[in-house]
Amino acid sequence: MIPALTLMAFLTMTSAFSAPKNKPAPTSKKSPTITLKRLAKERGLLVGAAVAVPELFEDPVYEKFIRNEFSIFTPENAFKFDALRPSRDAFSFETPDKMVHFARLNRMLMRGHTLVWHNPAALPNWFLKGKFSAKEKREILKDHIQKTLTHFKKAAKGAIICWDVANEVFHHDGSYRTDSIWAPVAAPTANAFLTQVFNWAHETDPKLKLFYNDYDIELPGPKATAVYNTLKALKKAGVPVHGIGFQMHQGPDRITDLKAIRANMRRFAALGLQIHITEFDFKLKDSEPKESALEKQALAYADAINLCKSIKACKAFVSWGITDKYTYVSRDNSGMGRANMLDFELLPKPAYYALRSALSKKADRRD
Ligand code: 9MR
Repeated sequence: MIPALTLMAFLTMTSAFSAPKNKPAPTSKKSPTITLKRLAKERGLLVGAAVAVPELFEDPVYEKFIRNEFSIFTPENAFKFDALRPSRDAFSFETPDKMVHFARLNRMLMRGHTLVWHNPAALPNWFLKGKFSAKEKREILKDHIQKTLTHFKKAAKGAIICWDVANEVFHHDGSYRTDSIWAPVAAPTANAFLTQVFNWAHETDPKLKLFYNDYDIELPGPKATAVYNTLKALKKAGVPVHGIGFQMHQGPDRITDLKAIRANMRRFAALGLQIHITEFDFKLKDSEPKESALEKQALAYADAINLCKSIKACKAFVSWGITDKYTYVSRDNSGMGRANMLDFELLPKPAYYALRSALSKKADRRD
C-alpha cells in the first residue's frame, strides 16, 4: 500500500502540472494556473462542489479556493424550501442572490438544489405543522416552483443552468415514497408526481435543464431500476426531464465494480438524459489509519471523475462539500467523517491531487 504522502508526491510528480526540474514554477500573472476547472474544461466537464453559507462570505480561504478551482457550484442548503420560505406567503432571496452575484462575478455556473424534497430537515415549521390538505399542498408547491424559478430567471441571468427539480422520491427498495409530505400534490404514482412538478418547472423557465436527483442509484439494483423505468416512461410521454443526478455519497468502502456503474449510467444516457455526479463525497471511519484511508479516498475520487470522463453524457462532477472543516458528514454519520478534498485546515488532501491527476489525462473512451 502506498502511504498517503507518497501517493500525493506520486500524483504531483506524474501529472502534467508538475514544474519541470531545475525550472522555477511559473509565477507571472500571465502564466496559466493549473486548476481543477481548467483541467476539467479540457475534458469537456464542469467541476465543482456544494457551497455553504455563511462560510462563503466569512472565510476568505474557503472563498478563494472555490473561486480559483471550480467552474460550477451547488448551494448546499441556501436554495432549499426552508431557506427560501420564511412563511407561506413570503420568499427570502437575499442570501441566494448574494451567491448568484458571487457566481456571476467569477464567471461560475450554478446548479439549483432543490425544488421538491420531502426531508423535514429542509422544510420549515410553518409547513411541517400546517396540516395542509392535498389541494393546499398543490397550491403551495406550484407557487414555490413558479415564484422561485421566475425570480432566478431574472436574477441569475443564465448563471443557474439546471435545477434538481425533484430529490429522492424513491425508497431504497425502489418503491415510490407515498409517505412523502409532498406525495398528495399529484398522486398516486411517482410518474404522476414527477410529470406535474417537471411541467411546472419547464413552463416557468423553458431554458433550464431539469434534473431528477437521488442517492444509491449508481450501482444497478431495485432503486436504480425504479428511477430508470420512471424516467424512461416520462421521456416517452414527452415530460421535460433533461438530466439525472447521481449523488454518489460513498465510503468507507471503495466500490470496485466500476464497470457496473458505467453500464448503469449509460442506460440513463441512452434515454437522452444528461448526467451529473451531483453530491460526491467519500466518508472515512474515524478509526481508520490516516494514510491508508486517505489513499483509498483519493482513488475513489479518481474513480468517480474517471467515470464521468468516460461517458459522453456526463457533463459535471460536483462534490458535496469541500473541506472537512465545514461538513454535514460527522453530524449525520456517527464515527465517520473526513469525506472532502480539503482537510480541517483547508489544505489539499490526496483526494484533491487525485482529481487533478485524473483530469489531466484524456479518457481512454468517451461514449
Ligand atoms: O449537507 C446538507 C446538510 O447541511 C443539511 O442539513 C441537510 C438538510 O437540508 O441536507 C444536506 O444535503 C443533502 C442534500 O441536500 C440532498 N442529498 C443528501 C445531502 C446530505 O444529507
